[in-house]
Amino acid sequence: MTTADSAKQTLAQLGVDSPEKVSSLFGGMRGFFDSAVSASEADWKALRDSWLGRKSGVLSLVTDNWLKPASPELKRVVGQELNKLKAHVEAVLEQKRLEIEAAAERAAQAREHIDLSLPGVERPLGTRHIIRQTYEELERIFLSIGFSVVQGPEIESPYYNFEALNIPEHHPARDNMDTFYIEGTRGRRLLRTHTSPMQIRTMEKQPPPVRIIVPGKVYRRDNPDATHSYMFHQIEGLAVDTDITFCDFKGTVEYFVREFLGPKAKTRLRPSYFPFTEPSAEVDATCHVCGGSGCRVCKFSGWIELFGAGMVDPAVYGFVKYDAEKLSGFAFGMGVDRLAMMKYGVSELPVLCQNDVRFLRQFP
Ligand code: 2NL
Repeated sequence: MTTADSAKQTLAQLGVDSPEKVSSLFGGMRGFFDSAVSASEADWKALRDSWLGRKSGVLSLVTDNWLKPASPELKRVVGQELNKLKAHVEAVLEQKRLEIEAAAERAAQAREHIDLSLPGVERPLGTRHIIRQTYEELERIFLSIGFSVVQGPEIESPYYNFEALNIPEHHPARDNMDTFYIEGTRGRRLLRTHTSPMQIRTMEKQPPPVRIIVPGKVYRRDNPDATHSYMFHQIEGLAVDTDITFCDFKGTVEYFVREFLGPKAKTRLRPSYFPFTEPSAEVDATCHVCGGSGCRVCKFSGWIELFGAGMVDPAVYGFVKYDAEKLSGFAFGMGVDRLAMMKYGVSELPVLCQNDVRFLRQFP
């Protein structure tokens, strides 16, 4: 008969008739429990039920079969031994439970552990593109003398892009601009060929004085090559007030050139033509490479063409209901790509838009 089965029999059936035999019987049961504990791996609940279960746990059987029917002489010692065994079983099971929980906790910790000493994920910061850097430099210069920045749509109506700028239909100035038309529900639209439309819109909306610069992308009919593209970046400027003279125009241009190219740069105005300015001028600066003595970059002229400008043609004021008799002003338009290429020594326009990191990394 196994030790477990012995709990199903009474003391009389087992032939236990003295306190010594009672102690040794309980000693055997305790040994059986201890070996059951070390043999049971994880099934703590099954172990607990088989020993402490109310209906058929070993201790219930011992109570029913050993204690209750025991003779009066043995009842005391059986009770004492049973209490000792019960205390032992409960203490060991509790200890076992704590061990299992601790092990589970350690396993969970190991699974979820975050090693703070590991190096983090490095996300390299990008840099500002040289077009952006040039824009910021140009904006800094004009903001420092009281201009504000205005931006507007790249899709414009022919009125704002041409008519209001004194460029009627069939005007030869449209030759390299009459392109990229869009048929829309609200009439013909086109990709703006300069940011001037936004200057017209600003003058329509606000009375003088006006001092604004308008940065943005513009689109033209051009055959792409090393220095031409159907899209380029522009920044236009406009100053209108009651007493702006050609001297203000020239002084502003000279200030700008010195800020952009350094204090040694000299400025030259060359007569030119734009439909929206009169007189019009090309602004040249002494060559930034040779300082004016002549080199390959300036084709040995000592001068580099920077941008176009002029006094606003009075005809433009008529379109925005400004009083051409009382007002005057100047305007200019710069190709930012050109200026960036000059400033950073880039010889080909296409690399500016190709996103090649070997190029971009050179301008941190
Ligand atoms: C160039 C030259 C220029 C302007 C743009 C302008 C705007 C208004 C009135 C008068 Cl609303 N003028 N803009 C004036 C002169 C030159 O651009 O070559 N740009 C790339």
